Amino acid sequence: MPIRTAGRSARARRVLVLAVVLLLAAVGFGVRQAIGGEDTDRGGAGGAAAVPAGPRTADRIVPVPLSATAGSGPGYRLSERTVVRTVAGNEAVERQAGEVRRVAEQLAEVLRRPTGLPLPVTAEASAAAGAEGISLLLDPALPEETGTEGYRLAADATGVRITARTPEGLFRGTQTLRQLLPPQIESPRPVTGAPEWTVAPVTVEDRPRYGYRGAMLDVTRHFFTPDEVKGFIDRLALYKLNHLHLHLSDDQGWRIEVPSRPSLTTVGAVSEVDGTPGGFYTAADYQEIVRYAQQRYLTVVPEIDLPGHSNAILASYPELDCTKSARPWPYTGIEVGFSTLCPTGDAVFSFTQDVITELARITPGPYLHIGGDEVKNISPAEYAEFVKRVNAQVIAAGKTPVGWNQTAPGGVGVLQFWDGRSGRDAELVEAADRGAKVIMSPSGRTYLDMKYERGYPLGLVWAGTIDVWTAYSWDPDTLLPLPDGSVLGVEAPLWTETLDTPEELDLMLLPRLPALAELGWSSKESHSWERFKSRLAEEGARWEAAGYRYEKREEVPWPAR
Ligand code: TNX
Repeated sequence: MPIRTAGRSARARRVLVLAVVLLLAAVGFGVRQAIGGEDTDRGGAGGAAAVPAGPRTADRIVPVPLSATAGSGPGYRLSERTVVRTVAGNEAVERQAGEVRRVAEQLAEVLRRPTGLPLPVTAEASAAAGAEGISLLLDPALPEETGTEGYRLAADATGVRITARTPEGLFRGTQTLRQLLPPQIESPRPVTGAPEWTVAPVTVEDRPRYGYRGAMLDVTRHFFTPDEVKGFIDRLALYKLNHLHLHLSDDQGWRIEVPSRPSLTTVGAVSEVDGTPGGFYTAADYQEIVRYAQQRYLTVVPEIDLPGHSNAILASYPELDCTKSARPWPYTGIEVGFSTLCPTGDAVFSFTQDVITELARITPGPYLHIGGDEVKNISPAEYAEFVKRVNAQVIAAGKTPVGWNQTAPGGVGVLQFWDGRSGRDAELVEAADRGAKVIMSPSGRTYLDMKYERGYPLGLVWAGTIDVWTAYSWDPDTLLPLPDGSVLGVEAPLWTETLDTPEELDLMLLPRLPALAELGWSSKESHSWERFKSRLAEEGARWEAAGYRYEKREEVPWPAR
């Protein structure tokens, strides 16, 4: 990745500023937001940028939308009279009326807390032209390319109208609406000395680049409660992510109840890294997480790591350890790659069958992740055979198997790329040439547990350090020579060897998660570090209002306050 000199980037910035000023002068404020152009310039350290007064404009939206056209006039101000209206125009749409109402209620709830406004939700049979307020309108007649997640948002002095083909599209549009309001809208409490809750006049058209945009939370190295996982989901939903991958088993702990295998939780869940008490999700806990995620249009992808990273399984069921790979229990260290389930024999496959059956039963989403990373102690042939059998069990349970990229030789159909060392990138490309799909999680770009820089108090460095520029400045389609159409999307894993509180998760997540979110959602043509970092800078105030911790990296031009 070329890193140009600071002098050149300062010049480039001056030219850009001049061009924007001229453009604005030429066409007034009805200017289409300039979002084109490849730009990998790292730029200088962020200085203080002026925050425009008045209503927030469309260049505050992260991830940047496909298009945003600023209108003229005063915009729409939320008031005592504002209603959130759902409009169900025809029969096909009426079947989804309940779901649209839920999306409307979710929006109203977010907006009521800081504003103290009543914001009642009402249902109407048809869209009255000029009706005041916020309207959510399901319209299956929108162009097909809008897809399930696309939406249109139009704001003027009379109100805000969000239109989509599905309730999911409406939900994504409501996340954009939040970003068009002042940052205090994220406060969970009434805001004193409140700003005017005004949405600038704008028309947004939007849809995602990739269908899979995820983040992974490792709940094994440190356990996180269902409420803490819900907080994590809230952050992902803000940036329009649509998958939550839960890493539910590893050497240090097993975190999901399997009634036919009780020792997994009575033994395997007792501790975590450092020997502090662990924990696990009951089926009801897990289903509650799934439901909460579903209501924010995120699909949960559960992962059971097999046959390696299995020390907690071996502690619970020692008969599955024919290679004598287990460590003493509880295992409180962070070294990996030592443990392996017995790759042959009926006992191990009846174990995997029990676990897969239960996970498939409680998981409505299509995917079941079987891990497969870092397996030593068994031969490549034994490993490939093991993966093939477990892959078949997942398919028989009605789910689509996903594996870390090492599972390519076992025929897994969806591969999560994280590690290209030892020729594994070539193995992955071969599998993709044969039709496998790929989720991109290159460790040097997307691993949110990597330190921002050497000396940072949290995180690891084995894949390098990842600052915001590094997280943003790559292209999922061309990082590897993959056949067209094989990349399903991107995912940012958050491993928790060094992280054990929600505040620590936030410090690693923010501001890097929005970088990944923009790579997953926004068009390739809109990719620009200069523009991204100034939009990102505006998010800081939102996080502060929400009570989220974030790392105030110098490379982002946070506004001076
Ligand atoms: C590698 S990524 C791992 C994890 C560690 C992580 C720490 C992968 C499939 N395996 O077991 O937690 O590095 O960054």
